[in-house]
Amino acid sequence: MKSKLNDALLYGIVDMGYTNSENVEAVAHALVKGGAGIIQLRAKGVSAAEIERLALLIQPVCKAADVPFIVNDFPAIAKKIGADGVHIGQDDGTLEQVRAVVGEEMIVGRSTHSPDQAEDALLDGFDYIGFGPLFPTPTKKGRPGIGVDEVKRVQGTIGTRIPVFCIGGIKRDNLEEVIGAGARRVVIVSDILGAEDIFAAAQSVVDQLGKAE
Ligand code: TZP
Ligand code: MG
Repeated sequence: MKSKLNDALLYGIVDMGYTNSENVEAVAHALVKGGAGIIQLRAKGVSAAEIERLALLIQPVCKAADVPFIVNDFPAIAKKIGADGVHIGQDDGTLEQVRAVVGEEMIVGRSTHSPDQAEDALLDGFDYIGFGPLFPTPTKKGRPGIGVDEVKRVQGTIGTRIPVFCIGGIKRDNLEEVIGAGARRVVIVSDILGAEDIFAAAQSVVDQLGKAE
């Protein structure tokens, strides 16, 4: 599944802050059908048992679409259910600690908030990074936007060595600006999950990213 990472332009998140738990499969399905090349389950403040239950609903949708399925925050759950990967933040330990739980084959991604953190993640050996928030966003409260000017800097440092997914406050109506700043892969949560038609919203983002030079 690591090799599939390079195909992903849109990183879709089934974020339980924006998803009714009855709808997780439908949301995951709409995201992959719209062209999301990687899917994460993000469920803040939810019990481990519930995260496992939700993950087991999303996993078959991703398997059928041959899209990597990533669990946020919980390496042990990712390992237990045989997810394709796990995503961790700056305060969630080292890559070595995560690898000790999930092994060598699993995708491990890291949130980064500055070009220096991005470079550290690359040197540490993470498989991909999230970079942001580019803009302040209610989905990640209390973090300042780092601004689109940092995108060029991070792309300059990381190049194509690992995928860089820009994140935070990205919407269909500022995507052109974000692409213009150098982003080629993005994570979009609220603008897609809050859209009337999640499939169409994802598809339009993927189309726009696909056309970027
Ligand atoms: N990490 C940095 S910003 C962010 C996360 C999880 C939230 C992105 O959500 P949105 O709604 O696309 O701004
Ligand atoms: Mg985390």
